[in-house]
Amino acid sequence: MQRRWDIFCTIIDNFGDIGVCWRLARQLTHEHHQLVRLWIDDLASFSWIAPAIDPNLERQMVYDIEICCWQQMFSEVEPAEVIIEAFACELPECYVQAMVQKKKQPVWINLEYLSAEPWVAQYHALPSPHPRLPLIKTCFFPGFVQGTGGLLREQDLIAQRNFFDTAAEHAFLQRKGLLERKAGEIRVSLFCYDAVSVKELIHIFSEFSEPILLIVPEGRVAEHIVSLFAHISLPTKGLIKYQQLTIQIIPFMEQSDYDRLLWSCDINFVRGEDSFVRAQWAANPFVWNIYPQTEVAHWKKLDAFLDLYTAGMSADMATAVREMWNSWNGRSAINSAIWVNFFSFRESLRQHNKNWVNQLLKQDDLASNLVSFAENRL
Ligand code: TRH
Repeated sequence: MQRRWDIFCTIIDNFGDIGVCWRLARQLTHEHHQLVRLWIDDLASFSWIAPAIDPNLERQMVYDIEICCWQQMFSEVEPAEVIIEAFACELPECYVQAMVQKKKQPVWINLEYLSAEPWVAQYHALPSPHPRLPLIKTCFFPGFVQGTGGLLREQDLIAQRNFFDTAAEHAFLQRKGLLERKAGEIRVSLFCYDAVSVKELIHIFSEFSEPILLIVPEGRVAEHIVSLFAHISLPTKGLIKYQQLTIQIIPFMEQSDYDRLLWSCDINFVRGEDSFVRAQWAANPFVWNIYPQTEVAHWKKLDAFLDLYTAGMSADMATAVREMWNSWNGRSAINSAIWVNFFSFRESLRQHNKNWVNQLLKQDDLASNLVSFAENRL
């Protein structure tokens, strides 16, 4: 049944929050035919991943989704039937009061951050009554196993990925101005936080036995890389050549093109939440830079995912993955031997990732789970 949905999202930093909300809004609209209004407090950041957005408009329709600028002074609106508060952002008080006034109580969901920790399945979809008002909020936890809310996955994603053959890749590289594939060259995409050992990785890559093309989206890490080569005059803007390594700095891409980038690279360095999930669907070997939290709380999350993901790998392969990921996340120093060992499992990792994707495909996707959950309660 067609329902009205309000999704509220604040951009704390980076692109993960809006990345998830935008993907969800599109799936609800185009696959589940829901009426979606997306409230977002920072349209300028949003437009990085969705260039169709005009950051100057208070309201606009983009791909049949109503995008509203969420301002400090929130004018009164009729609440939707399903309300998603993304990542515990706080709803405007007047909106919550309007929810109370509704004849039928709306479905109120707090969409949580993704985690592979075992407790997630226990806490997923538990109702929590509002302390003062006659409203119930449910915490919805995305996850990798049965009993969680699942992962964002468009219905045609795997088919699209499978159709991405050499000709499609060639067309994509040309359209985006990316360097063509050269025989024997390893293509690596790099999306990470600026706290990681980028300088060391560049050094390791430059001395590696095989030539590497490192593709880096613009941002703080790209700026840092350019500063490392400040003493060299670059013949072409955005292109750095250093021994065995070529680095290409590229503009930020629209989300679906970023997927194509992940499909076209032999190894993907990804971060946070959404690019991390997309790298899994891409099925090429990947290295995750987890979002850093205070008191290294994120290491527990990293271990929880590694436990799930490496189950079924040979002991040697699991060690290679753990060493690479742990050192990339600052738990030990990264060195050439760690990279070489990780790289040596490239083919078996690709096979493992296909099995991993098949395992994930047994779960329903997050948008479908949200729709069924809401429908059952309305
Ligand atoms: O930007 P992030 O670091 O976001 C993070 C995490 O979500 C983290 O959990 C959260 O707490 C923090 O934000 C506030 O990384 P993430 O999650 O991968 O989001 C990046 C989004 O940007 C994702 O939707 C993919 C998209 N993207 C593009 O659309 N084009 C690009 O060129 C690139 C590099 C990314």
